[in-house]
Amino acid sequence: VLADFAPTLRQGGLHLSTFCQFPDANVIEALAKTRLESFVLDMQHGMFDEASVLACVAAGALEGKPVLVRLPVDAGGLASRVLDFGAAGVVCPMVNTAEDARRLVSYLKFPPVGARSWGPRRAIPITGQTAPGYLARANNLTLAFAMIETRQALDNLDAILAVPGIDGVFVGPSDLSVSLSDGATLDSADVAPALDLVAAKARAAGKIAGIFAINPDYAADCAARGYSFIALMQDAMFMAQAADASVAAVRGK
Ligand code: 3PY
Ligand code: MG
Repeated sequence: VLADFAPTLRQGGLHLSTFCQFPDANVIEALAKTRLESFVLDMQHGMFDEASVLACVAAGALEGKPVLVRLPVDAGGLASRVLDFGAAGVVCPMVNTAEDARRLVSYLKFPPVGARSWGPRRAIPITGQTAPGYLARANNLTLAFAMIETRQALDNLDAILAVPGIDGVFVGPSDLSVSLSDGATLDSADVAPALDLVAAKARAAGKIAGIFAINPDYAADCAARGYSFIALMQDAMFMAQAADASVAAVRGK
């Protein structure tokens, strides 16, 4: 199942993931029983450290669900480490230039595409490969997403998409709005045309178009715009919204 993840995503059908902020394997175990298809552990804005990533990647694997990791800013060196832990892919924030993208790929892909160092301690059992099999297939089994979330990234989009080893782009709508509005708003009207541009260019380049969606309506809108890898909300949002909906149901309002 885990070895099917990247090839399935590359086929371009809708895949619904979610961001996880709570660094606890029990959260993954609970959410893995839902129809969510994968998880993105958030080391940028969530509470994950390396130990919790290790435990949560394993928790996803036990349930047959792939787990990706969003890295902190400028922490490319962690990328190969989380792949060694068995992560199915990496989402890297603030990739603004082709050089940023090439540096990311160098950590994530084995030669000749990149310069990843060998040592896939957990990745081998999690993907069910032999060591030679993992070496032969890892560059295809693990996904590198470059986050497009600034004006500079939009300006360099063609060059970023052209970097070999970048499997997809992943839009951060909030940071993109902050950047396009020079810090004025999280909800800039300039984001919508940018969303169409990124999806169209990613698809034309044969790369996966990913995005974070703050609610189901936004996710459906992104799917209609051509996004296939959608991180629907966050673990904390699901918990809070379900609690409020249940209280409202009891009180009748
Ligand atoms: C953003 O909206 O900037 C994000 O990074 C979403 O996770
Ligand atoms: Mg962001």
